[in-house]
Amino acid sequence: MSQYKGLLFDLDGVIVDTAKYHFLAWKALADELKIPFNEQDNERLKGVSRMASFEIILELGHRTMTTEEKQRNCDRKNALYVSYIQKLTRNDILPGVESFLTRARKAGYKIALGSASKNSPLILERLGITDLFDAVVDGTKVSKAKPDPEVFLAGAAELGVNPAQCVVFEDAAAGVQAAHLAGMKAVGIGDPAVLRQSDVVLPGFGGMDPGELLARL
Ligand code: B16
Ligand code: MG
Repeated sequence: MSQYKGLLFDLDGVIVDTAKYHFLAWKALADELKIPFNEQDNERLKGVSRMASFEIILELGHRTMTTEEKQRNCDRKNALYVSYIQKLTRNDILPGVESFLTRARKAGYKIALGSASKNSPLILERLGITDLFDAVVDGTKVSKAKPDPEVFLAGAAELGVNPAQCVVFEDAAAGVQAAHLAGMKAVGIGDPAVLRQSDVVLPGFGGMDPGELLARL
């Protein structure tokens, strides 16, 4: 086994592509509020908490709201989003992820989820992969959003692994930054232009062996 002992996975964009459902739900709300919002704007919401996402949308529309109004709108967006993710199944797990997680577990690595999403437990359950995680740190357990390292430090603590022996898998630039601020290595999953600060960038997990990948860090 390598010098690394703990693997921390972001959820949206790494394990499952829920960004499209977040977009559809935010888009429905933005349309109702007559705020222009497109897929490019949606990029700014990746890895960002629900309330902070809505604040970005309000900023796009040059609008302000009271805390209560903001909360009500976030609740409406979430109800719509939850209705979409109820339909997730094992088939929605991104290619290669399940075999990578299974191989990593067999090889003795500890595995945690480190996500901003308060819906993480529901999503893992719908995908049928809850049992592959030794710890789940989600948006209900942390208060500071990525790039703050809180979510990954909490994940390492729950795993009982030193942060320097952890590797983070992330699709968002803010998540890569959070990993580095936690003193961890970061594997970027997705676009090398967005993830240029990562220690390694992969287009996805397809056929990747955990040991071989960690040897490249
Ligand atoms: P929820 P991650 C993040 O998940 C998403 O990327 C981001 O778009 C979303 O706003 C955030 O979760 C909060 O999600 O509304 O379900 O609590 O990428 O950190 O796994
Ligand atoms: Mg993500």
